[in-house]
Amino acid sequence: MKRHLALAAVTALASAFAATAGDVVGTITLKGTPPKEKDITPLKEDPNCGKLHTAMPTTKFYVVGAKGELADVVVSLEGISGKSTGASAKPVVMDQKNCIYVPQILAVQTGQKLVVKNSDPVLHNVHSVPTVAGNPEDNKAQMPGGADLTFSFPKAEEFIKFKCDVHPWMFAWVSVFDHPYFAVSGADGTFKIANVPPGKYTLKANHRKAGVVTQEIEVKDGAPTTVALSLDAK
Ligand SMILES: [Cu+2]
Repeated sequence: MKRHLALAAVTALASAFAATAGDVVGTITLKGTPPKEKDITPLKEDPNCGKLHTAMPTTKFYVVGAKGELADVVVSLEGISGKSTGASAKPVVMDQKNCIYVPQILAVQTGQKLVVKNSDPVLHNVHSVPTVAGNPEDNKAQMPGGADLTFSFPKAEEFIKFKCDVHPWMFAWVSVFDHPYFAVSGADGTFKIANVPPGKYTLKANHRKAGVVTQEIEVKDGAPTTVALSLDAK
């Protein structure tokens, strides 16, 4: 009897202290008509890269579904810092395929590895151009079939530019957070930020072309929080 009481007390204490994290899930919609994507003529005309494309490749500034579902939006919680799980987090992978970065919009934690692959029969170089002090500019050549490259950044910074100095049309943008509470919206416009501790937060959605929108949210104990955000085409 005594033992059962003790167990009950321990269980009550544990639930009082360990509030259950909840997921923040949502959908992002683009309002309005985005500008027409541009042909990447230099890629099509390049002697090595051009033959990897049957059709004219275009920019992918706005990746939008039939109902306005907007991909490539970096969604994050604001006002959280020092929570990065760093190098122990699973690496994020970016590939170079047909002389284009895939994906073109990525997000990592501070210290987390960004692994860059080269799936092309073409030499690339991968040149990171951060603007926040402490984040290293790096420039590494990568042969066809060459070993993967690894990048990581110690400071939070949104949309670090990655470029290839061999192919001036190649760009990717990597956002760095010093916490794990972020996501990039998929082709269906949805995102999920997992295991958020209960509390009130500002949710920020940042798109390279459409800009920023924020929303106040509250994550309740163990329950998913559902958000619908929209950005205006610019
Ligand atoms: Cu290249």
